[in-house]
Amino acid sequence: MRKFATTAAVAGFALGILATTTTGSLADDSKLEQLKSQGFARLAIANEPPYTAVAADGKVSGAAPDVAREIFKRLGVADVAASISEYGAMIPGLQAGRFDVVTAGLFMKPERCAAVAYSEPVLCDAEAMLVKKGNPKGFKSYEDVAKDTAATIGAPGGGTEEKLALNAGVPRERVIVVPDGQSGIKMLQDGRIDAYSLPVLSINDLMKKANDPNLEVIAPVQGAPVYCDGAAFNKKDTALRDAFDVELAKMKESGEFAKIIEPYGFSAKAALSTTRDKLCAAK
Ligand code: 6CS
Repeated sequence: MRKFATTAAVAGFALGILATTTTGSLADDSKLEQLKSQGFARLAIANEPPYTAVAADGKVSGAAPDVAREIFKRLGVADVAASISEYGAMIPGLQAGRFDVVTAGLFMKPERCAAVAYSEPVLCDAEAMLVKKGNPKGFKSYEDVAKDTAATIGAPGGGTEEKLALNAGVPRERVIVVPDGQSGIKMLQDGRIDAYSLPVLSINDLMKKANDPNLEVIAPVQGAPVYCDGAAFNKKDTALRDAFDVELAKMKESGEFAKIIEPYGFSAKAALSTTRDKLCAAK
């Protein structure tokens, strides 16, 4: 897991450790007070633009961290420090205290809602597949991949697309874990996978950067739901989650939320049209 922090965040982190060592516990045991004195919130991200991105100089951006950074600033937490994690490791890392919050486009689903304390919805998106030009295997859905007994599909480990492919009947050995977007493009170009699946905006971003006329986007994947993420907090930090939600609601109301996420291609209306309770409700 690689960490990306601004100088202030690193200094704050060191002070935070010092405070813990010296006093045995930080000045205030409420999580928000702890983050304020620590000087930053530790984010889990995946580095999957436009949801989350880390530049060569370590600068963290993407719609989810940008929303989180602004909300934490309003809560009195000066900065954020991000660590890149595989989707499947985000919730265990949050529960183990390695992150203060997951801001990575971790889509709300009942099983995840049972494990974390989600904020209200932030980023919504449909699912897509990247295939060879002309879509030679005629994929429109995950079921189509399952029916083609020789076909393989790439997806993030512990991610939604991996789960959708398995649930559609693609055998485990034909669902290939792909660590990141660049690897997914390369594996598709080399014919090591027949399709690579991520949310639509992530696939479109990869397609634009790959600039490869021999690839084609299939979007949306038929039969796959539109998902929304939220910031995911440790279940013991519901007070922090609630404080986050108060600021999120104000920003949704004022239009500042739309100003942050829409340049990345996300729809504020989509997030405003649903709720955590609806997204977490078992189907
Ligand atoms: O929540 C997930 O599992 C999915 N979310 C994103 C933004 N990308 C892929 C991942 O599988």
